Parts: sequence; C-alpha cells; structure tokens
Amino acid sequence: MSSPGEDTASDESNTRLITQYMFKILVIGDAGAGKTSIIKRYVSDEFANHCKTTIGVDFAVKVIPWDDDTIVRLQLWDIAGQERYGCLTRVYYKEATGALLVYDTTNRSSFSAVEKWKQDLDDKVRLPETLGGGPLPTVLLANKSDLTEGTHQDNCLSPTTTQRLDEYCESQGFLAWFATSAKVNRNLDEAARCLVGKLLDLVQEAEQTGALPAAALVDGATKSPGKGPQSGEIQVDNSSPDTYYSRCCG
Ligand SMILES: Nc1nc2c(ncn2[C@@H]2O[C@H](COP(=O)(O)OP(=O)(O)O)[C@@H](O)[C@H]2O)c(=O)[nH]1
Ligand SMILES: [Mg+2]
Repeated sequence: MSSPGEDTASDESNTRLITQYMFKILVIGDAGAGKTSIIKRYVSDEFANHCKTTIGVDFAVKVIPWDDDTIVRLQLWDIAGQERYGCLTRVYYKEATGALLVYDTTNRSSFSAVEKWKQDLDDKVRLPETLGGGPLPTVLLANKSDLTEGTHQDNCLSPTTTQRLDEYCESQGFLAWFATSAKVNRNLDEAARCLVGKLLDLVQEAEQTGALPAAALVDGATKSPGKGPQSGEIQVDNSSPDTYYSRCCG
C-alpha cells in the first residue's frame, strides 16, 4: 500500500495523510441467530435479552483505528426482520464488500440454513471489479457460544468441533469461523479484524496493480487527510462520532 504519510509529512506542519477506508459489511443468517445483538454489542457495547424486530434495513457504523496510518469505517448492515420473508431488498446487497454469516449454536436449523445463505450471497453480490470481482469475503459466526461451551453437542453446532468447522468453512468458501457471543462479548472484535484484514489485503493488491486508485473507490475506500498522531492519539474527522446508527429505506 502506498504510504501517504511519507509523501506529506513535514516537521513544520506535522501534517500527513491518514488513509480512511469504508467497507460495507452484510450481517446475514436466520432470524433469532443474534445478528442485531452482535451489531449492537460490537458497535455500542450493549446487549438486551429481548431485541425487538424492526422491519427495514438498518446499518450501524464502527470506526476502527487500524494502525498509525489507517482508519477503517465499517458499515454493518442488519437485515432487520427481512430474513423472515426470504427476500432481501436490492439496496441491502448493493456495493457490499464483505459479510458476516451468523448461526445460533443452540439451533440446528439455523446451521442447516448457512449453506443457503452463503449460496444466496454468492448469487446476488460480487466484489467490485477493482477488488477482483470474486465472492464477498465472508466470516462464519457460531453465535451464542456462551450457551454451548462445555456441552458435548455432537455436530457442527458446537464451536468445540473445531476440526469439523474448519473443514466446513474450507468447503463452503468461508474465510474463517469464530465462536462468538454477543451476550458476553466474545470474539466479535477478532472476527471483524479477520474480515477487515482480508479486505485491506485486497485493497492493497488492487492499489499495487493500479486497478484501484484508492480515492476513487466510492463505498469501497476513501482517503481523507488528517492530522498526524499526537501523544499517541489519532485525530481524524472529529465531527463524526465513533459509532452511530442510521436507517435506510429501499
Ligand atoms: N445467550 C445468548 N443469547 C443471545 C446471543 N445473541 C443473541 N441472543 C439472544 O437471541 C435472541 C435473538 O437475537 P437477535 O439479535 O434479535 O437475533 P436476529 O434475529 O438474528 O437479529 C435475543 O433474545 C437475544 O437476546 C448470545 O450470544 N448469547
Ligand atoms: Mg434482528
């Protein structure tokens, strides 16, 4: 990846470029698997035992200070009730760059549905050509692991069946899987970092081959100027909060 900081760093102004990437991530899976809870926990560090279902398309934004030169803004898109009708709106998939596919480790049918969700995703959306045009990098989340740890569930539902899930992920084209819990905040950061790492690799490759002028990849990546770190802090776009929710109709 280019090093914008080196291009513009100056002792006098202490100004350099921080690269900011925006990625749209779809959060899919059966109703009740914990998608909304995962987004709420990851973005706002909240958990409710009873989430009310809203119909529509919601997204929440999480800002990740990735390294000294890079900030990632993740848009996490919740299907918010549409999964019950098996038909997701076009705006949901549009310009997505990655996905988290969630199943409930206490619910076998939600695991059986994983293949269908993955197939649907691969049929409906691809990466932009600038990022190679392949299937969306997708991470599988074995959620509610707080309820299944220490149990001996003899199937892929249990995140303890590591080898089996490893093989499953490989055969189904998942990047990786994580045993998560929105309730006790387990492995959500790790899963997101895994996905973002892959996306940044793709962006870096595209920048190196010239396929991607980074500033031009709308909804894939944007570059924005910012002040260099001072006292170990990253300063960028103070007008935007770290997290927020938005709603989108369509
Ligand atoms: N024990 C436990 N319950 C969870 C977890 N994640 C979600 N839930 C509960 O599962 C139910 C469905 O969650 P929700 O986020 O609405 O699922 P969604 O339909 O996929 O969005 C809610 O009662 C949540 O409180 C988890 O990691 N552990
Ligand atoms: Mg929901």
